[in-house]
Amino acid sequence: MDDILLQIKDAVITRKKNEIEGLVKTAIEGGTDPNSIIEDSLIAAMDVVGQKFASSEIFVPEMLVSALTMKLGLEVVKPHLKTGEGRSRGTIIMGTVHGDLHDIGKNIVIMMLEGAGFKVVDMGVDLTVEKLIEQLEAIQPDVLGLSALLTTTMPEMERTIHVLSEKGLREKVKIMVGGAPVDQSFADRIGADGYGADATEAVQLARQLIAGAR
Ligand code: B12
Repeated sequence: MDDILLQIKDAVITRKKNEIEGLVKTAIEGGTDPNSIIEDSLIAAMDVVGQKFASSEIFVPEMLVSALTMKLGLEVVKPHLKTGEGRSRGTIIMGTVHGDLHDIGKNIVIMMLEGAGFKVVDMGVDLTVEKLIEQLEAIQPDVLGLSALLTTTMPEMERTIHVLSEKGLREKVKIMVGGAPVDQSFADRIGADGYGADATEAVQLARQLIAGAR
């Protein structure tokens, strides 16, 4: 792997938040593929951070600074992902479910969806069903994307789908789910329309769901 990609990965793991923007700029200027910076450096670094947290080598404050470092790096990559497609391919509401504050994965999915020409409304983290219903009625999106990173907040996805069914809103929107602990069988079990393992799959899935609905 390129030396600069390794340096970016290391900067996130070791929380060098003052150096990350310079490193990512150097990589971009040197012609490194922005997607590779995201996949091979930034996301790969968060996997290592997660392992270090799981083995009690680091704790929440350190994990938070790594997350911040990653976000600073992502901001530098973001403008370079745009494909500038004119016509919108459809509207998507994205949010991290109630009780869950992890937003890095959701934000990467949003960046890729926007780059692929979708209009995305970001509902942030800790998204309650009540707040979601308001926005579904106001915006009437083609797709709703839900993210969860904790095993304890995965049931909130199921609850969200259940409440939308009760309110007669379920059939009006396609629902895709994702996040590290989520998989296809969970998505099937809770009645979601699709599951994506990463941002690339999220884009393919959104295209399929919208094409199928029209
Ligand atoms: C960074 C981080 C944090 C940061 C979050 C900062 C932020 N703004 O997001 C902070 C420090 C706040 C945090 C807090 C906590 N965390 Co935390 N965190 C992580 C860590 C290290 C990285 C997560 C991440 O950003 N990954 C990188 C992104 C790019 O990956 P991703 O989110 O999976 O997203 C990709 C795909 O899943 C997919 N995707 C994501 N969403 C969607 C949605 C759709 C629709 C689709 C199609 C696809 C899709 O596409 C994305 C891009 O490829 C993980 C470890 C890990 N490896 O996951 C632990 C981890 C998730 N955290 C964990 C824990 C325990 C916690 C805390 C409970 C710790 C505590 N004791 O307080 C709290 C909970 C706070 C809360 N209520 O949410 C555990 C969860 C264990 C479990 N079984 O549930 C993990 C796994 C760490 C571990 N190994 O133990 N955390």
